[in-house]
Amino acid sequence: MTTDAIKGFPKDFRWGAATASYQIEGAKDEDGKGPSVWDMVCRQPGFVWEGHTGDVACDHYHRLEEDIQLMKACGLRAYRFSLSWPRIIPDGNGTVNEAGLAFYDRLIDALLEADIEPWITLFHWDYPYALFCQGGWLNPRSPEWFEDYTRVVVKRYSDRVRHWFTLNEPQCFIGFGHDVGSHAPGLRLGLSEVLLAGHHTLLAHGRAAQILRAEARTPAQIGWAPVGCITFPATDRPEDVEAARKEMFDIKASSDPHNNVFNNTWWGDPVVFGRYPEDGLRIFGSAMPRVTEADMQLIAQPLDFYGGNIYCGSTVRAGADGEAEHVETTPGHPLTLYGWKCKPETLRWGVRFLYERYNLPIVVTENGISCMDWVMEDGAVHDPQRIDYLSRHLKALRQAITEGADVRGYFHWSLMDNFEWSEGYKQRFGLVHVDFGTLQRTPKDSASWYAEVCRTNGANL
Ligand code: GCO
Repeated sequence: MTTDAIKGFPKDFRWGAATASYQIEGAKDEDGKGPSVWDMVCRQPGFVWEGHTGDVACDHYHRLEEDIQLMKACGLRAYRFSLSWPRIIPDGNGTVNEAGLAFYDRLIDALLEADIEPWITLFHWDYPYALFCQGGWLNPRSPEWFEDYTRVVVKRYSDRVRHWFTLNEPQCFIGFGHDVGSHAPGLRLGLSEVLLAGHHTLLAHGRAAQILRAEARTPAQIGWAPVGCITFPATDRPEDVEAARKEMFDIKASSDPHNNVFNNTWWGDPVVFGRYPEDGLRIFGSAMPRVTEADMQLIAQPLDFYGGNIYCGSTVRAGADGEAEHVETTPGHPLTLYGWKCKPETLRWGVRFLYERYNLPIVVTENGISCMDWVMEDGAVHDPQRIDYLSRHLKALRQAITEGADVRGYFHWSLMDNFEWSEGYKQRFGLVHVDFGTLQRTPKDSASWYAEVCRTNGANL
């Protein structure tokens, strides 16, 4: 595709930032909230770095009005947040907790008052502990439990909320949580059980999408937020582009018996096409659960956009036979605090390849960088790496748009530093610095820089 005239971002492009309930709220057992599987693993010695927990996190539960002001300082037009299922239904199924519902009422009303559009993620990993004790995602009733939970929140919030994500990163909460064991609930299951739990989450996605479509009180815009496992071409040569595209969407047998489902198509193809990818079916063979045509029809509910949590990717070129060859990066290549390589092309090609495969508008549901941020002697938090990372990645995103990708929004990860799962509070992704001792918030330099991006719709890039 030619890139003669760099187009800007679409006029109604949604500039936002994202968080997740367990990572920022705290109030782990306040006002009737039930425990989640992340509360469980935080009690397991050695599971989280330095024994950190989400018991308090950013204490957002008690500071939402202050945090809305921070969102305004960051220039947000939209805010992506998740609901804590066990805060709303403490046992995960059955009795609803009015105080939990009321918290999100206050948050949504304050967002609308601040002219910030609420985008809700139904599930971002804080699975109800009580349901985990009944088998969790392995239980064949788990899709029904998720449907019941969705029905409660759609009834309560869909008069004011129009944008919904069903699941955040099944590759992580099934892959890391039930296969690798590094995320909650910390299981290292056999492949059959991993695929069964994965199938139930896809059924849960389908049921939630049906409820949203049928029962939302304002027309719902429905999507989901898988992680983007990105490979991109070393050059724009067609053969490199095709090799990278193929590599990004192939499923290959894993040498690690506990790392089988961290890919794009095992999840994206059922949701969009209503079928599991043939290469995965061949590899997984007899480990597959019993799947019916009715299952696949339920999973493939019509969506309005396809989300992508896109951070880093790997570079590929076409070998002599056209097959992908991974290109090693030079020693000393720029790395984030997490050790992720900074490669802006990831966003250009990741968005393009996902758009060209699934033919749905794309929303970048997460992108950002973990830096070694701290409050400096002058009282400010200078984060030039984050500004540079953002500038490069947003230009790459703009190029994808110029090359024809239909991109509707960008949610920066994250609004504020928060609980980074098994890494605890070591990784800082926020536009706003949080002192986890005092809970004082300090907008970083990137906050005002990003506010200008939001205000000018990217014209300042
Ligand atoms: C993810 C999760 C976020 C993480 C963020 C940084 O993509 O892993 O959605 O909760 O905190 O991506 O790793």
